[in-house]
Amino acid sequence: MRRIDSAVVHEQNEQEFKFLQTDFNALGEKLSRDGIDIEAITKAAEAFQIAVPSWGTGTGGTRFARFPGQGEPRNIFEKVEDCAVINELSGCTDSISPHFPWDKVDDFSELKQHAAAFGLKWVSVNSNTFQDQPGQAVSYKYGSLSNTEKASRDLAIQHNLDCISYGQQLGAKSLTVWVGDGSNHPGQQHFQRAFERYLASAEQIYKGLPADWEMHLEHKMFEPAFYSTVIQDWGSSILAAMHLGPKCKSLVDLGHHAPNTNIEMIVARLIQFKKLGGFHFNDSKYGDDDLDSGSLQPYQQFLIFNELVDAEHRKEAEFNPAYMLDQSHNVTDPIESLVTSAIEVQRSYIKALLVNRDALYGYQEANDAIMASGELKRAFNFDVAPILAMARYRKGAAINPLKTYRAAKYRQSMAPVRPRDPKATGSGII
Ligand SMILES: [Mn+2]
Repeated sequence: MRRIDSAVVHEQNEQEFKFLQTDFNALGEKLSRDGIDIEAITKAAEAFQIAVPSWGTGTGGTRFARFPGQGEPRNIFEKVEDCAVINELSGCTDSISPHFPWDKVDDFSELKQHAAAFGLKWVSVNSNTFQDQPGQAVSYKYGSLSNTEKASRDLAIQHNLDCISYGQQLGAKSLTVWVGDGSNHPGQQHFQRAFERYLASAEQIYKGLPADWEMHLEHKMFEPAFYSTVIQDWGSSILAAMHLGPKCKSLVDLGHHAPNTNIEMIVARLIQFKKLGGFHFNDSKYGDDDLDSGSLQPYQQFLIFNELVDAEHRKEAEFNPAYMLDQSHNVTDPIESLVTSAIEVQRSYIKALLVNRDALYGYQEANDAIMASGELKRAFNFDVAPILAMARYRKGAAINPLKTYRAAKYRQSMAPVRPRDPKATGSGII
């Protein structure tokens, strides 16, 4: 089943293909001078996949306002439909990361089948203990897994166990836990006791993990707590992950660090100690902006992939990070942002594959800083767009995704069939 008529994709691709083939051949010739086989790199681009967050398909917002667009998905079934559109155009987003309770349904097998009909699968289940749900018996106002009240902690633990159960029904294999727990005033919270309570609660969730599942801990520097946060940084995250056991790893959200933090080095550390669970890709200028991936700091994103490709190259054991986008689209059509962002992440991966690892190691051993840096820049400065476009073409996706999307008039066609529901929970940022 398709959401974008394949005839529209075919018609658009026909207009683009001649020029693509010319550009692809020229790039292939250029890469061959460096001993790089463009066909091997194109195959890697075809294999690359990154998950779309279900909540990203709705227009995001800030604490001040949200400006919804027309034809937005109103429930998880419609979000799946938009995820299908994103995959049909990009060819690199064949999975969805759900969020509970926002995506909870009565019949998970129906939801699983609905996604499977579009060739989509489910990964990385996200729990939500940062807001109270209607009718909730106890509150998360003063925290969830680290709350001073046992009843609140127990509720948060049970919710995470429920998320595992929902994820099992969908075929997912990991649980991502982010908590907003923390404090807004110096002295409000005993740092050690709060972390001890968090660990004790997390142990209960860890015990409930199926044998083939992983638990990923997402850290975030601040917000909603503005003075201290229980899992504030990668240090707290890896300490907790090491405490809990081998199936627990850290998740890196690019927007959750202080400005100028060397995120690629954090990635290298987590790889070294087999604690890199996965990523939430986005971009950031100040705080947790959740801007579109690669829109501001493409070189940083490339340097992160340089570490990931290096680990692949060295055949690092137990290295299988989950890739996912986590963005808030406040002024764009979420489908257009997610397609563009998935391709930007794929672009960083492909550029990192062009680094000559042996040459780089040689420069590093010789302390030849300018040549080492130049090797990375050489790879980064290649325009790999023809490789990405060819990969999409060969998979039946769009050579020019945004042009094809707009030609299909998908959003306009959704406006009358998805009238706005004022009660709908549109989106979230985690
Ligand atoms: Mn995140």
